[in-house]
Amino acid sequence: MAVTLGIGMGYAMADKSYMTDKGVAVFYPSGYDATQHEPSPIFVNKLKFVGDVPAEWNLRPEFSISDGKSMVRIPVGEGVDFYGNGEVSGPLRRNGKEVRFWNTDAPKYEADEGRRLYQSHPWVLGVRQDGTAFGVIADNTWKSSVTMDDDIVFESEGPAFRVIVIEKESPAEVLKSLADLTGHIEMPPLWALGYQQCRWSYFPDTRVKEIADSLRINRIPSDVIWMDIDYMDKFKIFTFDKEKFPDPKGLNDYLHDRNFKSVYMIDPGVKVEEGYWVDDQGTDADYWVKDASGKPYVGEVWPGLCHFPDFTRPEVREWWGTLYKDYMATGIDGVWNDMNEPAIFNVETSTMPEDNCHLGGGGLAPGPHLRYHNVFGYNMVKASRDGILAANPDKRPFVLTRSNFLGGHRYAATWTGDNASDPELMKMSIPMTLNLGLSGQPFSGPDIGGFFGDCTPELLSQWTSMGVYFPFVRNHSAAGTRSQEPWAFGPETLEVCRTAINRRYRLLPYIYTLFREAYEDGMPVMRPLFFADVKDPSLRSEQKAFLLGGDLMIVPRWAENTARPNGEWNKIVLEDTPDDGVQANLYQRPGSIIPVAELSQNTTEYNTDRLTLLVSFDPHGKATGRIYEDAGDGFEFRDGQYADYIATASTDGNDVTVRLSQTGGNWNKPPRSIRVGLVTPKGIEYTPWTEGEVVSFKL
Ligand code: MIG
Repeated sequence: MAVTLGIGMGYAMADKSYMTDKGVAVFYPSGYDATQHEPSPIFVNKLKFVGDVPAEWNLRPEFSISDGKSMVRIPVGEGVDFYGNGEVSGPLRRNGKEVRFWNTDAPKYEADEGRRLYQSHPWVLGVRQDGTAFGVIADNTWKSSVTMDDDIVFESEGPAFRVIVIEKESPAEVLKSLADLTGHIEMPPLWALGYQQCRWSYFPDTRVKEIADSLRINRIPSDVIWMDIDYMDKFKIFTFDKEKFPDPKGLNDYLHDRNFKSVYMIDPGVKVEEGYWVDDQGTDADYWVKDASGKPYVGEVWPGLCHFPDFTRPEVREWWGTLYKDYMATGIDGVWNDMNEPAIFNVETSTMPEDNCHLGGGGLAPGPHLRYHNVFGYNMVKASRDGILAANPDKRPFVLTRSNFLGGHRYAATWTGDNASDPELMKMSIPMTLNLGLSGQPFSGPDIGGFFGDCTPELLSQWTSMGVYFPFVRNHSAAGTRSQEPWAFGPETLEVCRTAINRRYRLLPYIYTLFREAYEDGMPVMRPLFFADVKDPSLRSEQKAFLLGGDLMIVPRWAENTARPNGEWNKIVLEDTPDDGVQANLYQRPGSIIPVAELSQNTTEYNTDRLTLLVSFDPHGKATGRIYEDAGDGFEFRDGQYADYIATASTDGNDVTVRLSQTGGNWNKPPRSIRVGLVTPKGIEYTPWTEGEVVSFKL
């Protein structure tokens, strides 16, 4: 069957299709050439045949070639709300939008009016009015784009590609299926969930120490200090500036002694310089991306002229991984991969020529940059993660990346690149992070306070007051802008930021459990409000208020008249974190129990020896919650070294019983003190502390 829309626009149904999982169908165009697309970077396993697509299957892609472009159209009908699309600027709901898949260094998200950013996720989530949902993956790395209206239309500059359609009862089910197909995140180290302080221009090492000391003196709970490019010797990766950072091990020891971790930047560009061992090794082994004539491509970045590793090649990834061994041995805890679109200076396109050559290998065919551009960052962070893990096999790797591709959440967390100290970009960071979560990447967040431009006290206060509820929490700013640490604007701003960050640390038992959920079934950590009730149409476009997990609604103070889910969501204000009129308002879902720790100054000190259970009853007098705990680093949790609890609360007349029962893991936590915080419309009423796992009291 072929549908003709107009001259040269003939669409044809799939040449071949089959079910590859429950509710997951794959459709192939005629003339499909697997060597142009497989092995796919998106999927953890080869897509296997599990049955035929049933006759009643609804969403059927139609394929065509038009003007040399490969097109796919998926008629979805009216009344669908679109989400996902990966890292995108603009609103949460994607109807009527176009996204270009061509990873781009996009300062302030202005390139192509925000239609292309640092990452590409050829992925659309559709939610129907009745709450049922579907997902569409274009298994295609070539330069392409998507638009969403009554049809979803993909258009690619590469050869015809296959399309995967997921059909489920709810968006959450679609995301679980996406995680099964594209992989689950690894458990991050607990420290990576703490507050992180960064700035482009923390140098020399004495300045870094000063920042660390200021965080402690000002009693700002914090876990990580970041080293931007300033630590390198002439921006040569894997080196340290001899004057500004003469003793990296000493600096890292200093930070560790104060319970900080350190994260250092590594870019992909390798300075062209004879005698610089990284460049020598890569040149000797012929590891660089080639230009169209077959010579190593040279492009300008921070160090000047640079070579670029051809990360499509397994042996290059392997080599890249080995570079991390001595580097990590200086006590570096995590790695920040920047500029990996790859960004190139002084060229109009801001990246490599499309006819540059990548060699592939390991089953992957050689191909032009047009094919491999979008997975340059993806392949880089894959290699980084493997190398860091090999260097420190007993630690959970932490990699932060700017560029990535659908499926790359397996290797790195992300941040949303170069925003600005502008209230509009603060507001936009909510839908951006939500859509990343709806695209398989649960671990992300913006530069809090904004990257370009001078921040103001009001903006930093507001941004920190909502930013602490994002999965990734880092204050970062560009060189040459006004200082933007919490104390940089005087005591009032400091106080507001401290209160917000205190809340983050008190909520860690809950947040860590959410990461466990992401690891288990791909659920985003930060979720759009419509997840509270997918059948409620009034929630579908809400992008100021959001959910942290399933049980906590966050309403930033600057956000007025946000949509609200039905039911009695009561406001909670935790102790040590007074309501100062700037903090985001937190509301707890009726029927939930949220675990809260005592305040700690960092995740090394953090513990749950005294655990508060915030109980918010549903109309039937019931509530449940979950607490997942493990060592917070290492891999022993895989062998059962963890404790998973269900918390239940029930009422019998005026008698309330709240119980913590271990449901999984063979970690035996020593007895602890618990208490209940009963959440009511008037506030939280606390019981006295008791030893053990049961709290009983009278209403
Ligand atoms: O060309 O390393 O997005 O976070 O501070 C700018 C300096 C390079 C871009 C990153 C930003 C980082 C900056 N980098």
